[in-house]
Amino acid sequence: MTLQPGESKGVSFEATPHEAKVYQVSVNGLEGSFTAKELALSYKIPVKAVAESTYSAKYAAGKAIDNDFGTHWFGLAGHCCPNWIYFDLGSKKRIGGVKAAIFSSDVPQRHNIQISDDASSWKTVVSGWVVSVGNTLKEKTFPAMEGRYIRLYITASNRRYGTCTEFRAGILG
Ligand SMILES: [Ca+2]
Repeated sequence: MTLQPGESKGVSFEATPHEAKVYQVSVNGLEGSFTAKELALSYKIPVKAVAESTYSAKYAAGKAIDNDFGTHWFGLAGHCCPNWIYFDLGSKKRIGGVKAAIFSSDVPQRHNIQISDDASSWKTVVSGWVVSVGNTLKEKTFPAMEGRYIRLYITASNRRYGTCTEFRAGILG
């Protein structure tokens, strides 16, 4: 498109990335070509974790954010599934992914990933994410969404309770 001095026009286009990631689009000069650049996520340990239930004090929710792969959150036996654990980022962020490590005895474990502003009303951004390899951080990205809280809503697990060994939130900006 060619613009006259002082003229402006809106431009719309569609892009179909192979994966759901976040791109920043910039226009190169006045000819209208554009560049789409993938925005990198910065993975952070949340400030607080809250779970639906706890197997015992040794397996408290906070064990999922203590940066120790030898400690775990386990839910109460029989409380899966569903079972859940949510994480507080301390303030509202743009969230575009998660990394979670699940205890090796509990994979495969299947999750919905949900985001909230108030830890009460949740919006599902990913359904049916399966972690099938244990004890290592596995990543899942999705179109970025603002929220303060992020929840792993566990819909299937290898044992009778949900578990999480370590969790990271992928933040934009
Ligand atoms: Ca841990």
